[in-house]
Amino acid sequence: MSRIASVEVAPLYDSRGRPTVEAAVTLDSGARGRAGAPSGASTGATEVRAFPSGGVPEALNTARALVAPSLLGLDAADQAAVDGALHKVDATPDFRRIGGNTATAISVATAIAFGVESGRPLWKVLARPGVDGEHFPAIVGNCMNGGVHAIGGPEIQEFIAYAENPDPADSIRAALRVHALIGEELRRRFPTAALGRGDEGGWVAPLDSIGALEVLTGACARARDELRLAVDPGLDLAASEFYREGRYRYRDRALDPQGQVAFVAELVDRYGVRYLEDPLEETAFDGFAEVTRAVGQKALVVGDDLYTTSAARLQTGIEKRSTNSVLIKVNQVGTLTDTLATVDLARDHELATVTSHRSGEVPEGWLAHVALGTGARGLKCGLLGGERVAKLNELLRLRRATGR
Ligand code: 2PG
Ligand code: MG
Repeated sequence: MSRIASVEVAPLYDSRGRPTVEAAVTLDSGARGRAGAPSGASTGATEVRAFPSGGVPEALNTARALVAPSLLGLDAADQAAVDGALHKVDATPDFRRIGGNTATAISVATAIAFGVESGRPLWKVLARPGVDGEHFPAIVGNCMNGGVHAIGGPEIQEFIAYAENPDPADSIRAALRVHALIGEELRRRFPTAALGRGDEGGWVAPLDSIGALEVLTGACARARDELRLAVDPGLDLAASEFYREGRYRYRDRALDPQGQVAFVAELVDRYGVRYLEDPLEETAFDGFAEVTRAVGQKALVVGDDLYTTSAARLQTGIEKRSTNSVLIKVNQVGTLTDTLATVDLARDHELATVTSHRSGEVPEGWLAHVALGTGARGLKCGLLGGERVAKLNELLRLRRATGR
């Protein structure tokens, strides 16, 4: 038995310089796992609470006084028991007592520690039936930022290079090339403007949503020609963030839900968008189904704020045929067990999963293991900034370790 000997939760800063937590879990054998938890900005209404009302200081006190003692002696091989104990000590539906980030950090650190003890990398500890490390995820790389991840950018939150090639090294190369080509194009278009980058390392430019999509599409076409690799435009609209009083509010237009469905379907057709996340606000299960009916053959239609990695919400989406894909973020539900339940439900219904970072990240690579172990169709982890590159580099290490 891989008994838990100690659990320490400590403060950490995320890539926005905001406080978060990490956990270190040590087993009787001395095997140790450590993991930090990220934080979102465009959070879904049905996510668990990242921290208790008193923030990180209260999370640390609660972890010391309540959480750690309740886990000592548990078997790290039994992830469900450890995660069940986290729910039990929290005793709320949304981790508001102990904080979802404390739960996430402990849950992941436990799996890493068990992997260390049993001589396996995290991805193998998490591997779903039939997943053998052969199939690597596409790279879903954020190239231009808007919405709540940028100051002064377009309403659409993320303009993405979606690179799906058999070799993940090729996908990384292609996505990074798109990012670089966008930089060149922006320098050409705005030679005297002070351009910056947003929270996820994508460019921020004085463009509206269509203008930014045009720049992205042009860069994808050039990268494709130059490298002879697959890379296509993608979008995360994070549409809840600009939906107010029944309208999707762009700077030059306000669309009702029907208008928004038609608008995004046109974007997919006109620009060859292959990845389409949160095109509608987070309660629009039926509207998502309309989008999926219209463009689901051509694009991955991905629910993020719609599902918040909750199996119950995904079940609704499956019944309504809302999407053909689900975004997976561990700290939206707080534990690996809850995350894997959602992954398994998606896999049972042949929905693609996309493993995702948060906009406020920690410079760690465990997310790449979650993607590989769950057989994810994509790894959404950004492209620039140490906290994003950490995931790409870990994917390259996994590629080498699995003999590619
Ligand atoms: C999203 C994410 C990550 P946040 O909307 O998909 O890109 O943003 O972490 O702010 O929720
Ligand atoms: Mg999103």
